[in-house]
Amino acid sequence: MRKTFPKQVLAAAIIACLAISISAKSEKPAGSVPQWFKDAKFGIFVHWGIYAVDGTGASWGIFNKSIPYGKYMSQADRFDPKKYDPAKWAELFKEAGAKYAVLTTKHHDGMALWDTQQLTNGEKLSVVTKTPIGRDLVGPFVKAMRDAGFNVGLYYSWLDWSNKDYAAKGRWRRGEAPPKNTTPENEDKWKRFLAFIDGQLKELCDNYKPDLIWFDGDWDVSPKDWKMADFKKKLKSWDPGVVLNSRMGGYGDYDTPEQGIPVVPPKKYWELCMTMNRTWGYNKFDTKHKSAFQLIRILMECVSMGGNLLLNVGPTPDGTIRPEQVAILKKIGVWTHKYAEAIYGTIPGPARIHYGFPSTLSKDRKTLYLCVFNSPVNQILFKGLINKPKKITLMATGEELKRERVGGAPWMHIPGVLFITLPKGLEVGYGTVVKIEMDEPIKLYTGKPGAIEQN
Ligand code: FHN
Repeated sequence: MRKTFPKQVLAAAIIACLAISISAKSEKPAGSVPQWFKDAKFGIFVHWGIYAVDGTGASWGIFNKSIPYGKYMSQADRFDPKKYDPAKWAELFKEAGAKYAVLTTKHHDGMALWDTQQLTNGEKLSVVTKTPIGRDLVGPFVKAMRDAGFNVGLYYSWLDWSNKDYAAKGRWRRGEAPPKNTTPENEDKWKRFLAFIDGQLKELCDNYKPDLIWFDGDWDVSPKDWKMADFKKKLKSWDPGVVLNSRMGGYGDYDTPEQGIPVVPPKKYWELCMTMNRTWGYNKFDTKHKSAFQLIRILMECVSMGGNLLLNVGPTPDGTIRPEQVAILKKIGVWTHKYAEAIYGTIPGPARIHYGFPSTLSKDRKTLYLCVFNSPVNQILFKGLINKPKKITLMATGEELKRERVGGAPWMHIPGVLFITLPKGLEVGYGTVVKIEMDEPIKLYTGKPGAIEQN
């Protein structure tokens, strides 16, 4: 005879199973980013350190042995950025339309830009103790950015090619797959190194309360050996609201593709980091800057696919931003301020099967912003818009645009193709935006209309 269970026992069992599945999920590194980060869309990355002095590039010369370690570190003797004025940086970043900024507080070379009390090989390795500037550079950056209304991110490199306790340096050759489970060579040294990191992260969090920590350099060692799960718990206990990027062996809150727009957007929220020229740190010989048009297009590609752009500047040895980068940021700013409504606080537009260029939607999904980057252009088309738009305008001027819907079979709910005519001979410059206002949230048709009679 089939054993029957009282309803209460069954219900309790179901709840218990649900609880187990939820808790199991929560043990996996969950990614969650605050609304400010999703609304911000555009940040500025600042790679600045002793490596600006001779333009050696940030840290890698040490690893690739293209420059003797001593010669690389000797740049510290001449790092004296007398013109460092982060309020001026903030003004420029604001003019560019950025909403947050991230500063390298310690790159792979191990040189801290703040007055760390942690010891590297028995001494404090920072711009305070080792360079003529002799003072904390992080604090003024954080204050200036906050005063300008920015959210602040601090970049921190897990790996440290100065610290003799860092076990894995040199293990991974560029182009080879990083060792998956690199077990540090010496347990005591590794424990000491993890305590060093813990101390530096605590200093950064206590002293500056960053909104975001931008980790880097996790690739040599497994998340287990890095104790990433513990670091994540600790960082979130120090500040539950802090955002952590993905470079914590997958324990972070969002993904960080680099130097290339992801063809398929990552599942987690994401942020593309990209240099303006080809180098992260200042290199006067690297004059190959992307154009403002290219960077605006890249920004809108990211935003339209549900990501942010973190665009890098490499300040000069004297603490200023090089003129080419100033000019590009200003040009970007003209565009981002003009089309702010189509950028900040939006959600991704419809998939490219509907419209061939980047598009975004207002959060209530009643306003659609179609970017137009090709010129000259007569008409643009949108496939599968079920709504009958209330108003279609050229955002820059407010001019109503002629629309024409062709094909389709309304009686079969097949909407056909919407053609929108742009002003004759319109030159879109860095891009223009067509705004489509609807009475209701957008509705899209994704069918494949067969012979109408068959439908
Ligand atoms: O090695 C670093 C590099 O110097 C730079 O800091 C970039 C920024 O994302 N991160 C590493 C390379 O992925």
